[in-house]
Amino acid sequence: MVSPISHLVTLILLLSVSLAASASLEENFVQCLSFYSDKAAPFYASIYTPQNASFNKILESSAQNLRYLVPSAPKPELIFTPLTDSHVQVAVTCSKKLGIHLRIRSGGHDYEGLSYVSEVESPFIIVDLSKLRAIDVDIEDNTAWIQAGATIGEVYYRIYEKSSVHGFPAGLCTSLGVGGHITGGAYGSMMRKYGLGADNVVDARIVDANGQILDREAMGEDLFWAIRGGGGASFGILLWWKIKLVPVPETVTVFTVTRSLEQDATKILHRWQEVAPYIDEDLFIRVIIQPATVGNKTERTITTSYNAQFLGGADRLLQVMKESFPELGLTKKDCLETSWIKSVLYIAGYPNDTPPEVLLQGKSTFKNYFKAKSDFVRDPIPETGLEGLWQRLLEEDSPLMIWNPYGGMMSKFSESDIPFPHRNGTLYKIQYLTLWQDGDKNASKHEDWIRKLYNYMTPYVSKFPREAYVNYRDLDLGMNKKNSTSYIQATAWGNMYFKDNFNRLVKIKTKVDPDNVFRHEQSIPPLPVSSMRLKDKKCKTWE
Ligand SMILES: Cc1cc2nc3c(=O)[nH]c(=O)nc-3n(C[C@H](O)[C@H](O)[C@H](O)COP(=O)(O)OP(=O)(O)OC[C@H]3O[C@@H](n4cnc5c(N)ncnc54)[C@H](O)[C@@H]3O)c2cc1C
Ligand SMILES: *[C@@H]1O[C@H](CO)[C@@H](O)[C@H](O)[C@H]1NC(C)=O
Ligand SMILES: *[C@@H]1O[C@H](CO)[C@@H](O)[C@H](O)[C@H]1NC(C)=O
Ligand SMILES: *[C@@H]1O[C@H](CO)[C@@H](O)[C@H](O)[C@H]1NC(C)=O
Ligand SMILES: *[C@@H]1O[C@H](CO)[C@@H](O)[C@H](O)[C@H]1NC(C)=O
Ligand SMILES: CC(=O)N[C@H]1CO[C@H](CO)[C@@H](O)[C@@H]1O
Repeated sequence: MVSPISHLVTLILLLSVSLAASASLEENFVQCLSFYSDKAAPFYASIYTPQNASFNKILESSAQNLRYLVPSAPKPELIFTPLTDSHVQVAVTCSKKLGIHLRIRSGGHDYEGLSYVSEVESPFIIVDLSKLRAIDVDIEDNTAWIQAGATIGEVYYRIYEKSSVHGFPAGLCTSLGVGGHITGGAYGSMMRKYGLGADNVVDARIVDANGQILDREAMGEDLFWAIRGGGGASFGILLWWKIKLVPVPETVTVFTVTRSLEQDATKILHRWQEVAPYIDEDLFIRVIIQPATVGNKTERTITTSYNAQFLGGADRLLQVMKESFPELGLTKKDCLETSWIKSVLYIAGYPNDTPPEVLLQGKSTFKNYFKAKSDFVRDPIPETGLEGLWQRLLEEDSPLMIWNPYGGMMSKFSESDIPFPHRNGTLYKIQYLTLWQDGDKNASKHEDWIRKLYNYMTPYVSKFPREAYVNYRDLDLGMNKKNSTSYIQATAWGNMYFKDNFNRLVKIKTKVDPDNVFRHEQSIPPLPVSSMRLKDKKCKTWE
């Protein structure tokens, strides 16, 4: 692809002269956009400043975590919603030229709101890709080109529309934006069979720090490696993914079976840890754990819900369960045979009989004030450890844990195939959440609770490093919010999210974005200028 951006020095000079020093950020940005923009694709209707009646609506549209929409959260100077790929290029060129800090949003699910709030740098603007959501499925070729602003649910729907025996192994929550989701890995109910969304990407188009559009060939294998799991908004703006479709059977089976403490929940869950990572790869049984009142009791107990997808019919599933996990007591009555697309809706929590077209709404149903954390488990947690966990859950208003089994295909990739390193030896991942509704009044109470829970779990989870999932962004990890540029601090969370891959990510970042155009509180930092650039210069004089 040829970039429409001219780098003629004279033009740049003309532009800088025309930018009055007193003009507002909006005026400068608009002027710069109109200077560089393809005249055939007008952008004026895509600029929202706080003066626009719909500014708040656009800002809040896809933002998932209400914690970052409270009045005290910093707000952008403007939101730009590009209509074409070249609009994204000019947005990068102009923000760089004008020194305006940029946040990039696709589906808005970032746990710490990093796609729509900047707490470390102001002013900032948001480039929101929600209008770039084309999906082109090619069944013959077994691939699809999907645009960053599309939701993963829209991707599933467009595949289903063309074939009942093709699918894609990515997130369970259907409103995730593919731009942010796949850059961090993207796991879902088919991960044990096919790996992550990022494991199934074959090409991509990004806008780099120079405003150029690069495909896989143009960006090279290092950068193509980095964008498949290295986390959002560090290496460029993802425009398109080319994904590889995977086969799914005509009939899949789903079930949800709940056991409370009174029904041997602790023993069964202890057993699940030993079974779920090794069971048939067609079977994914996650566990959703939360306090609840059961029956006519007034006191809360802990409930564990085994929520599963099986790539096959109920009879074979019952056979697998009888052999490997009889403790759960699954019966034929618990099983629902359905199509793959309906299993997607089931796992996402839609009521039975919801038509698949609901996926085209491209909207989320889950908005809350929340704080979350993640852990990876390599050895089964003893029953006494689980009992201490139940006590702590019962102390909090609306806590929730989701345990996701690993194994199968997840173990067959090496730790360095892509930046996502949580592979062989991982039994399962824990996600901890606490949700609330009353704004920021009691937020610190809930945050303290989850931090204490995380401390409690230390002896039971992965160590050196204690691993964490980058798509469950957590600014508590080794991070000082006031100093986002420190490489020393970054190694703490970097090793947790990426293990040894962090060093390679830093090297690639230093090469492709040495000026750190794409940055946020937890973006991959380039190596300090002093150590790198001098070396570079020396090399050049010798060449
Ligand atoms: C309710 C809920 C359910 C979830 N379920 C799952 C799940 O089943 N599986 C799973 O793996 N994860 C899951 N996640 C986590 C999810 O994968 C991450 O939050 C992911 O980053 C969301 O991507 P997004 O585009 O929706 O979010 P955004 O907030 O738009 O983006 C996330 C990050 O990526 C950057 N980014 C966004 N777009 C681009 C782009 N085009 N190019 C470069 N960088 C970009 C942003 O700046 C930000 O740093 C869930 C999250 C939520 C809130
Ligand atoms: C925002 O407001 C300005 C001035 O009122 C108007 O010119 C512009 O068209 C509005 N933009 C959008 C996207 O509505
Ligand atoms: C509550 O349920 C138990 C067992 O199901 C039953 O024995 C008891 O009578 C019930 N109590 C009330 C008040 O309904
Ligand atoms: C995973 O690790 C185990 C033990 O460490 C080893 O026996 C097994 O072969 C590994 N599996 C793969 C697919 O590498
Ligand atoms: C941030 O960290 C760097 C490197 O540790 C240090 O040089 C710098 O002074 C720090 N800045 C602030 C504002 O603390
Ligand atoms: C649920 C809860 O803890 N609510 C508290 C929130 O904060 C107010 C004021 O501090 C308390 O009165 C509530 O009890």
